Amino acid sequence: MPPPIQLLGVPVDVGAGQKGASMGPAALRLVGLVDTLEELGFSVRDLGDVTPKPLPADADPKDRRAQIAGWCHALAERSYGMMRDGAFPIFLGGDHSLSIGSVSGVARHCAEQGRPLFVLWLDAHGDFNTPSTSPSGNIHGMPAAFLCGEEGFDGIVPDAYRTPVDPTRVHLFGIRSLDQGERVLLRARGVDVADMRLIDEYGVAALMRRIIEKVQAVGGHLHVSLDIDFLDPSFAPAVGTAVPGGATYREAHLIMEMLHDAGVVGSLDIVELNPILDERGKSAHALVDLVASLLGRRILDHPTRSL
Ligand code: EXY
Ligand code: MN
Ligand code: MN
Ligand code: MN
Repeated sequence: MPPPIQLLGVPVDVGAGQKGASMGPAALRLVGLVDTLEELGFSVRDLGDVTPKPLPADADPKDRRAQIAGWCHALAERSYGMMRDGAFPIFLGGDHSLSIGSVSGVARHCAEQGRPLFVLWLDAHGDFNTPSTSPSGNIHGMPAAFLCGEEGFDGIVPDAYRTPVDPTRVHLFGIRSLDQGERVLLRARGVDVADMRLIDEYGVAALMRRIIEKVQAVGGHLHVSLDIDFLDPSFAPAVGTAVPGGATYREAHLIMEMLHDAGVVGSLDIVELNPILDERGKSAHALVDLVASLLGRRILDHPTRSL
């Protein structure tokens, strides 16, 4: 019996340089995410949107870091609760800073269960800046660094949710834009980076099989963090940080289909959808189709495993 799916909207865009991703959860719901999942036979509970913790009385209301801390504290608690419910949590963003909260809750639960946590970061960007290396100060360019325990993020989530992920179990995939500071840190920490050149040369199947086998070898939990800018902007233009030369529609679906068949995915972020930049909803529809492939929608019934 597949686990019940719980959806949680995270309408945050203060981590990004451009506003609009805060309407991402509404757009994903509007194009029929719940119906699509129910048609696949899943029980789906839409928990609505998370409410950020209030800012400390002495905080500057314009302090973006304090705002992100309020979102991520609240989200870490909800994420942890969803995992304890035995659900398959899907977090609807919102900019990528939300993964600081969503993965913190998943990581705390996995640590308590003694289950190794792996993260597949589908993104054009490394998101591995720290506050001291970031060229923009935008926190959506930093969540992967936070998750690996890098310095400079004190107070973003309570210590109870600070469970660093082993950097050698973080897989960046689809990378085609890195800052110098990130490049140095990624190499020093041993984070696995599949840039588009590697993907062009070896193909998504071989590279994805290698990641899946690592997770399966230790019975790990794989959290997938899907940044829409992983996809090529030609069919997914609704993002403020578009970079040409992204994954094709079929490469993205093959990744999702292989992940479903492997039965290793336990939680999912869908982030950075900015509906203001979309063209007749095609990006939102593409994301819902990808989630359907991840959860088992097929043209032919291949011998597949359930989640
Ligand atoms: N690396 C650049 C920065 O840190 O500002 C751009 C980051 C874009 C992040 C988007 C969410 O993936
Ligand atoms: Mn708390
Ligand atoms: Mn990202
Ligand atoms: Mn990105």
